[in-house]
Amino acid sequence: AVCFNLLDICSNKRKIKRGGTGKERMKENHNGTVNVTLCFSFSLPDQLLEDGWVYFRSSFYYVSSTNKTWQKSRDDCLSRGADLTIIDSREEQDFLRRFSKVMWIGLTDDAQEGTWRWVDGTLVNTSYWFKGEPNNDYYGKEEDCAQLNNRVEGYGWNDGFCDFQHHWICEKKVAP
Ligand SMILES: [Ca+2]
Ligand SMILES: [Ca+2]
Ligand SMILES: [Ca+2]
Repeated sequence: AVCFNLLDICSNKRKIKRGGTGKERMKENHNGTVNVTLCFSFSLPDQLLEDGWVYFRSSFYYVSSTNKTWQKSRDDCLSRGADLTIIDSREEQDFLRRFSKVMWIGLTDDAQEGTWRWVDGTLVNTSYWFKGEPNNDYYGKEEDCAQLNNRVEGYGWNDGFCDFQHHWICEKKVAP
């Protein structure tokens, strides 16, 4: 699965230099390890890394350089073949700390107040809210969109006002 997905990325970006498309390459080298190596050597430096994607544990991450509302941020991720980031492990939460910006993530309670769902529809399992968050209060307005935030008291999640413009972080999974 890793192999196919990686090749999809390679062939989408047309960065396989020899042997035509990714799919042709797959037939030539029907061996998982070789294919993965090929994809990395051709695709990562040439395309994804150039475009600012960072790889960690079967996902690529992209941090925006501009600010948008939560919905517009999500639209941007979708247009990149990704979605806003879903944080489903302590390791992932810790990894994302390196991006020291306030960033929208793929978590919202817009559909039902207080019920936080990831953009793939799943309910939050483990959460990393700041103490006192989610408080659902921006001077009387509801806060329905989650953001990663570095504060003096630490690093965690805050529910924010969805129409505010922040940086955002997309995640593109390459393995199930
Ligand atoms: Ca994730
Ligand atoms: Ca809310
Ligand atoms: Ca809040």
